[in-house]
Amino acid sequence: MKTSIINFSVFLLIGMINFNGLGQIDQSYDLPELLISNEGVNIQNEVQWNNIRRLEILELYKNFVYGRIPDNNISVSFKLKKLNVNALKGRAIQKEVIVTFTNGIETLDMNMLIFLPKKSVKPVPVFLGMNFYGNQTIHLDSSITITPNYVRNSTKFLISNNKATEKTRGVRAERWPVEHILERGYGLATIYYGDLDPDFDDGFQNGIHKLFYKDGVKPKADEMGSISAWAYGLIKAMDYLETDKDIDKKKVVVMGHSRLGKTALWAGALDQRFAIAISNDSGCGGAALFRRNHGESIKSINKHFPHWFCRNFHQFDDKEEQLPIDQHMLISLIAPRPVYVASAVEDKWADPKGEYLSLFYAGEVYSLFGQESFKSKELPEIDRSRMTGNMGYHIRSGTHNLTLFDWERYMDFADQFFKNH
Ligand code: GTR
Repeated sequence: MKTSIINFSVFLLIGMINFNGLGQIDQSYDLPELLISNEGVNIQNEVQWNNIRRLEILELYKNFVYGRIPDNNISVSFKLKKLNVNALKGRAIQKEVIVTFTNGIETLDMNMLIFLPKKSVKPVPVFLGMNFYGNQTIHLDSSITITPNYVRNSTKFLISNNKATEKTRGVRAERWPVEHILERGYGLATIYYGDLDPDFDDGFQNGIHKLFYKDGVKPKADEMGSISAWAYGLIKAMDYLETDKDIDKKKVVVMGHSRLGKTALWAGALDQRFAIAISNDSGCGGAALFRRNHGESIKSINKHFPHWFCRNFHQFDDKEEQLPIDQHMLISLIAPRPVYVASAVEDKWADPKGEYLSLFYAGEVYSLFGQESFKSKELPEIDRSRMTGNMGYHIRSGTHNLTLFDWERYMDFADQFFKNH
């Protein structure tokens, strides 16, 4: 597919260099074909999509990008560790559920914190998202268990020696407007991503990796990096949510910010039980098209975060044009389910236009399902969301962050699909 956007020389002649609204010059690039199978079959309907092309694209992502979750004998169990039916001044039901993974020899615990609106009488829809510094950071509530696991040091959040302390309670509350979410009739389930896999490069040995690989065996080049490991955690969290009678298992929204936005999209692609997938400022390796080459590149992301993707992905450093996929294909794996992508004006590193265009080009697949999709390649007005069919997008003013404005738009979007919740 040729996506010649604008003739560069014309714009040089007339002296305009700011034409895409973000101070960037768009070059042309070829995207891999969404609707032609490996065998050259033209994919024309949803049956062919589901039985042929979707599976091929999923394989490409497993082989070359995020890495496959290996076949394993890991068993998973759930335990309700805390229950408070009168939490947050009577507004919430609060739970902590320990999800325990074991390979028979070693175990790993992931702690899921859940808030549900107290006033709801029926099972509620839930937003499920991972957090960066521990569940205790998302709210000041003193009963939330402080993660015992490795956390990244942060002077801003008073974390040193990779340990979270009492001082970290509520330091990230700004990103998690819990009371507001409850007020709008939604529940929130969150997990500290480091419970699954600490976010540093150790050759895929720690976190959940150690349960998959015994005796120092290394993952194969197409096996999971950290993003797949975190996505695996979200999928196992979904296994639990399905069993919880207070939760409407058909209305679980997987969402995340930045690297955890990449993770949310990948989890939404892998597991069709997620009703909606939301990416907040996910950028390179998330919603942004690799081939636009704006902001973060494959070489740069692999250099700074060698553990996020599978080892095969490193062969595409400086070779975006050779990748067998681009990120409109990641969005297409979520089709026909609703998907929302958000950007921020000052977050150029994440390439807002590229984040939007992935949705735009995935529209072809939504059409196969009879869904409407975005008609324009142009970004919507700043701070206005565009919602068409099962797609949503906004570009917010400000920086790389997850704000109340973003949350409001996500809930407006979800409201459309979860009527009368
Ligand atoms: C940046 C990285 C981005 C994004 C971000 C984050 O350093 O370059 O890809 O994931 O971190 O997760 O905060």
